[in-house]
Amino acid sequence: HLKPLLMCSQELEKAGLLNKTKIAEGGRKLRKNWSPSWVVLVGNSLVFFKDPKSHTPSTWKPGNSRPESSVDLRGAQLHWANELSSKKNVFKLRTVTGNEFLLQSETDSLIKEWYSTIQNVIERLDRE
Ligand code: I3S
Repeated sequence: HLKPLLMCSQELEKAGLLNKTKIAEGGRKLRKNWSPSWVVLVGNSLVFFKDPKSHTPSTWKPGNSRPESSVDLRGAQLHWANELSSKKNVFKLRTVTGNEFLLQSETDSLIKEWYSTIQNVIERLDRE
């Protein structure tokens, strides 16, 4: 029976290492604190894990580690935000609850992939 397999492959859309900082919580501005984060896009959520060294793509499994935090993408907004940082390849994700994150990668192709994958999920949820 293939159904569980298909469901899994639809849900885990993307995983990888990005630099992350939270810049607002409930609309209130926070001090930047960049750190590498293992980012996983599963279903309607972006999930962040600490200690990326222990979560390489080949060994990561949902369930074997505890997320640091997660973001509901329903109603979220995504914008390129290079003006908000001296780093290159920065985008800002804002949740309906007013939490704001900057995500960044030194690799152009990688950050573009993340941007369009997250944007696709947001647009899919907007149409629901
Ligand atoms: O936007 P800002 O305030 O210039 O962001 C920089 C600071 O948060 C800095 O921390 P301290 O002010 O606590 O030293 C960070 O180390 C920098 O990385 C931040 O700037 P970038 O341009 O890297 O986002």
